[in-house]
Amino acid sequence: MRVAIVGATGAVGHELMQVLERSSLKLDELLLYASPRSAGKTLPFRGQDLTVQVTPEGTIDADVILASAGGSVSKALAHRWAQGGGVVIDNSSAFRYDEGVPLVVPEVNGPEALKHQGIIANPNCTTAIAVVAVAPIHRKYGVKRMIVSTYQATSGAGQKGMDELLEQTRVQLDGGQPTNAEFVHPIPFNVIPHIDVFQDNGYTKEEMKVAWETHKIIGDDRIRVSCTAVRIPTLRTHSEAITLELERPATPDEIRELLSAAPGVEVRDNPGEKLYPMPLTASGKYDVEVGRIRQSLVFDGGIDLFVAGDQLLKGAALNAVQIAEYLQEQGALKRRQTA
Ligand code: A2P
Ligand code: 11C
Repeated sequence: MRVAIVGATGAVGHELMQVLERSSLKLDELLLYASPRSAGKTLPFRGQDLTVQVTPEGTIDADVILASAGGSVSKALAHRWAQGGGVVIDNSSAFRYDEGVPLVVPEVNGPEALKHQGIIANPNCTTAIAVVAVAPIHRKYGVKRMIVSTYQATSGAGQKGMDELLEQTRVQLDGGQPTNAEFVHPIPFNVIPHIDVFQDNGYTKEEMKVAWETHKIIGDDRIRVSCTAVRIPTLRTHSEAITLELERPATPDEIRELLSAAPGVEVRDNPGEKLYPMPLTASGKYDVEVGRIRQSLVFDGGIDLFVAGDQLLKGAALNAVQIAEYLQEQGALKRRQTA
C-alpha cells in the first residue's frame, strides 16, 4: 500500500510521519509532498531519508493521501489527487460541510467514513478533542446544551505559530517589543479571544466550527452549542472547559465510569492528588485527558468537565491516520473505480 502526505514539512506533516511509524497500516511506500520551497529536502522515515517532492496538480498515485497543506491547496487540488482512486483524508476545512464528504472521528462515527466518494474530512482540532468526551455522554444521557470555552495552543496555526510564540517570548524577555504575524496580537504573556474571522452573529468562525462540526460528527443538530475560542501562549495542546445540560440527569461518578470505558479518553480526575488535564501531561499523548468532572451548578443534573487533547495528534495527524486504519480494518482501502 502506498500512502502520500501533502504538507509533509509542516507541523501536522511531521506528526503524520511519527504516527505512521507506529501505525498498524500496512504501509509499503510513503510519498512526501510540500511546496516548491521544500522540493529536494529529505525527511527521515523508518531509518530511510525520503525526498520531498512538489505537490502534484493532478492524480496522486497512492491508496491514501493525507493532506495538510491548508484549505486553499486542498480546495484546488484534492479532487484531482483522488482521480487515481485513492482516498484523500483532508485536514483542512475545505470540504467539511459538503454533502457526500464524511466528517469523521473514528471513535464516534467511524462507519460514516465508508460512505466517502474520494474525500474524507478530518475535523477542526477543537471539535475533535471535545467530541471524544462528549459523544459517549450524549449517547447515554442526551446532551441538550453544550457551552465550551477553549484554551488553544499556538500549534493550531502550524509550525509558524509555534515559532512565533518561542521567538517573540525571547524578544519580550530581552526587553523588546514583540510583533505578530500569525496571530492577530502579540501572543507572549497574552490571551487572545479571536481565532479565525468574525461572523455576522459576533462569533468567530472557529467558534462556529465547534457547533457545525459537533452536529455533523455526532449526527444530531438539536444540540445547542455555544463556544468562546481563545488562543493562549502554549505550544501544542488545546484545552476546553465544557458545560453540558443533559436530558437525563447524571452524577459525576456516573460520567467518570462512562468515560473510563470510552475509547480515546483518559480520565485524569483526582483533584486531591492535583491530577487533572493539562497541556503539560496531554502533549504527545494519543488519548484526550478528561477531568474536573463535577455537577453543574447551573443545569440540574448537568455536568462540568475539562479536557486537554494534543492538537497535532487527536486534533489532526492521529485522527487522520486512525481514519485510514479504520478503512483498512473494514477492508475498504481498495482503490475506487473512477470514471
Ligand atoms: P512548505 O514547508 O514547503 O512551505 P504548517 O501548517 O506547519 O505551516 O505547514 C504547512 C504545510 O503545507 C507545509 O508542508 C508547506 O510546505 C505546505 N504548503 C504550503 N503551501 C503549499 C502549496 N501551495 N502547495 C503545497 N504545499 C504547500
Ligand atoms: C486553531 N483550530 O487552533 C484551529 C486550527 O479548522 O482545521 C485548525 C483549523 C481547522 O487555530
